[in-house]
Amino acid sequence: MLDYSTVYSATITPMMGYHGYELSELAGLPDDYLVSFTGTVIQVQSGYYIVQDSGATSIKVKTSEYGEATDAELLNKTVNVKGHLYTLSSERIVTYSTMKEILVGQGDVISINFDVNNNGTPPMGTIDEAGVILVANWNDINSAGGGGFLNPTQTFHNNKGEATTLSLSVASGSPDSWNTVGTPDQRLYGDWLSAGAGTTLTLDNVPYEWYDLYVYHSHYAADEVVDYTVGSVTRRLTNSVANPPSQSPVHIADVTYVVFSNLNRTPVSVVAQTVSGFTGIAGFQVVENTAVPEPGIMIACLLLSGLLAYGRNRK
Ligand SMILES: [Ca+2]
Ligand SMILES: [Ca+2]
Repeated sequence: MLDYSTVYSATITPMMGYHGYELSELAGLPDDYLVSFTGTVIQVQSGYYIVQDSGATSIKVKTSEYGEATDAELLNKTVNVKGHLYTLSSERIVTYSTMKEILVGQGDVISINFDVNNNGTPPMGTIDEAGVILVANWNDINSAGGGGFLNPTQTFHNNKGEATTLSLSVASGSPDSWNTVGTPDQRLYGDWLSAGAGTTLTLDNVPYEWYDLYVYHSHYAADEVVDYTVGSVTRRLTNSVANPPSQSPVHIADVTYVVFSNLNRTPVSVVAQTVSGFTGIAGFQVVENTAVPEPGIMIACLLLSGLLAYGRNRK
């Protein structure tokens, strides 16, 4: 087992920083360079990843996680890697790395947090970053004033602090709280809209042609099951945890949140229906998706279907 700490004490000082390279350039660089590059995870193995670029050049990447632990969810994801270039047993590798998923096509984000006024859970400040899509400039919907949780009258801002057209109404529900004082992510789950057997969120004037919608769940009991439905698509939130702010990681797909991808409708109704337990909505994020689908392809499909219909009608 290589003792990385010895290597670092000899070669890396705080004066050095990560420099960006193409993955294909790494083979020509000296050992001990601190490199930053982008690629796709094509293999997740015990102790390392294989990351590849579009030209099929690949490299082995070991992480700085304890035991060089790897995360299977990164398979096929586009990632940015920051790490230490090294040659181990004649093999060029990147060690002691951090790996961050790059969301292709992510545009602006509108993040909304249900916040109970004057209780133990502080509201989000404009610089607090939270959410699966980790951004600042969250909007707090206050439980008192401004229309409350159900009919908020405020202007919602995006992650850049710009005003948006988005509006929201909620069919039913009341304020509830863990009274959490902690990280912004913990505070997101700290206060919630408690909606018993379920409720409907209606978002109107969504300012994005295509978007993804994240809905965050918080409530007291474990193993709650809530079906969230948009149009014909239902996402089941299940095995919920009893105290989401205490979880690490706090964001767990289909446990502490559900996501709908590639929506393009406005207004959009998000119907929450409790299967067992309670519906508790801590907040949500509307994430502009600029990657799908290709407008040109959409238009081509519409034209083609029109021509086919025309051709059929002429017969
Ligand atoms: Ca609060
Ligand atoms: Ca909240």
